[in-house]
Amino acid sequence: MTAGFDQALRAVAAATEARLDKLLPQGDSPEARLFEAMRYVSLAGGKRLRPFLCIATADLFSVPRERSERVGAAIEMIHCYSLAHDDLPAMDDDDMRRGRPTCHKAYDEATAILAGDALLTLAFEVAAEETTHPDGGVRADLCLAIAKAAGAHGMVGGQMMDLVAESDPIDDADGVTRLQQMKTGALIAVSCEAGAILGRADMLQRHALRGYAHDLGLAFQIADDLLDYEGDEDAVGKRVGKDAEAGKASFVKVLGGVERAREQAGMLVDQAVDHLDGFGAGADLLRAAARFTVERRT
Ligand code: GRG
Repeated sequence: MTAGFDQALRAVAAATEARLDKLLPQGDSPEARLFEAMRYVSLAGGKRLRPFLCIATADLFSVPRERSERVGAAIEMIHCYSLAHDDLPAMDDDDMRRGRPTCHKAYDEATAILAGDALLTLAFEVAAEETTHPDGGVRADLCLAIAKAAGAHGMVGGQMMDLVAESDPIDDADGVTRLQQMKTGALIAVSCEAGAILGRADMLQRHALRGYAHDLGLAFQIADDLLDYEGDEDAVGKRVGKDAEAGKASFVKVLGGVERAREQAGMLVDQAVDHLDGFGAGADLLRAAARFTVERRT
């Protein structure tokens, strides 16, 4: 990882943390337990890769940081809700996330469900507010793109496919690719797309950025599967080896082993970077982000 990228990612993580802290509710009213759980799920942890992609893409078009940080934070809320719900006993049943007890362990299941629900709705509230962009058309485009990525044809649909695959395994690369594109890739892709929407990118630019985000999302998921196979539990911050143990369809399995999976991830990163050719040196951080997705240890 380049020092410049490392520093930029840290800066975005700090800005996202501050932005989330401002946007998330707090207080001592009867529903305070919900506020606390929302903050528990969203603050103190995470690489903040999705906000980074949103902000770095918006920077290509000189979008004011206040706007891209708000949208980055909104997408991160959706990501955090998905992790809290994924950790529930009805889904992955995990005790640890980001190096500490999962939300339902720290609170209880009902609170974890409600915290996720409230984070999802708050994300759209933030995207729809005028501070996010003065043009209502841009805000509507943002909400539409994010809703599509997070919903039944995106992340939630992918999660359903993953659950169905537990009893009806997917054992081919096309099937796993489709599942992962929906479950993980869609939210990563919309992070870039949102930056492009905020920047009123033209169709060609949007197409190139979509290609970049698509390849990066797949490379990210292959790297995630590799971490499940060979990652260090303390560094990853959750139990590793669980998916492999459960016989879950993974890229490592369908691509024919660790080496092949690593090669495929590297190829996707090269492809992702190629999509950025038209953006010159201004896109160097996005190029570094693509490499980071496969080199990361967490
Ligand atoms: C419950 C609706 C619903 C969806 C869950 C995204 C997801 C769908 C489940 C998470 C399971 C999982 C570990 C997927 C692999 C890819 C992934 C999202 C990893 C975690 O994202 P990172 O590495 O996490 O960006 P941090 O903690 O850095 O934010």
